[in-house]
Amino acid sequence: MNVNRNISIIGVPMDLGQSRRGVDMGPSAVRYAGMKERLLEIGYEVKDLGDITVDHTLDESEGQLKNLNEIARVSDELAATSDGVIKEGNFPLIVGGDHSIAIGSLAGISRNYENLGVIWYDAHGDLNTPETSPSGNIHGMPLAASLGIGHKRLVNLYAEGAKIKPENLVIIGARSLDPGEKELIREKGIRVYTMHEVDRMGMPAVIDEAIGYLKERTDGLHLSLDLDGLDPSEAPGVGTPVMGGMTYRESHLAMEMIHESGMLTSAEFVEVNPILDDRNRTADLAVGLMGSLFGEKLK
Ligand code: NNH
Ligand code: MN
Ligand code: MN
Ligand code: MN
Repeated sequence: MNVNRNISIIGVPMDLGQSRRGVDMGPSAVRYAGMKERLLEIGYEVKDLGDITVDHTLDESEGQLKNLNEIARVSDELAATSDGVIKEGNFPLIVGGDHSIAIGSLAGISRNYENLGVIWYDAHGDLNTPETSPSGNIHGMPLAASLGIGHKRLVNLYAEGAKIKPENLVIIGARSLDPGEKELIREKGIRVYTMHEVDRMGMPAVIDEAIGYLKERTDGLHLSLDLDGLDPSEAPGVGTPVMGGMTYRESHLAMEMIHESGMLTSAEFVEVNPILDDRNRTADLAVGLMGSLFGEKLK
């Protein structure tokens, strides 16, 4: 049901946004798990644009932000690349790397929409600022930066100011929110389905409601899927696992329903860390979820 049959894959081997080494091997692990073949099999035209270069030898910090300079440089390149993919008429599928890369993907993608909708599938809110961050890790800040809140280097990346609007955002699966993030959620009225709502309403109702809500107000839909949104028993290869996450079945259903909406215009899969994984299981899971997201038929 996706209108766009042409997918361009962009790998971003970034590990500077968090503190567990190995997530820079995420794009390799996901390619090894058969991402391209899977999408070809469904019937898409697929171009793999390869990886954006990340210099892991740099370790610079500016105050509370770890590795700000290299993350900003890579994000800017990713923004230009994903913007270019859309302008060519293709669907950007971005594979990380840690979640700090979303600053770049959203900066580039949002240029092409008046009101880009975002589904943030994650155990975390990623709504920290340098002031509220408990860690100084930029992978905990991409949503705040995209909303125009945080360090000016990140906020003004690729284009001045906010890239998305708080009312066009839906967070699903949150179960580890820092105090400053909770405050921001209240202040901005951000729609969050925590694990409490997922458990109470069930995934079908959560996705139906989220899609209905976004359909009224947005003209594009980006899915940003952090593998730690899933339960660590099913997605062990992540740097910051949090118990009580979404299951394999709930997540596949969510992907199938997002596909059925026909609204999806870009996607990213992040935080696969093969060093922490169990025989590439989390990368396999990511590729399986892509299958559902892109309309693989069960029968
Ligand atoms: N909230 C914590 C921080 O800002 C952890 C963020 N970790 C993530 N986010 N994996 O998705 O440091
Ligand atoms: Mn590294
Ligand atoms: Mn995240
Ligand atoms: Mn997370």
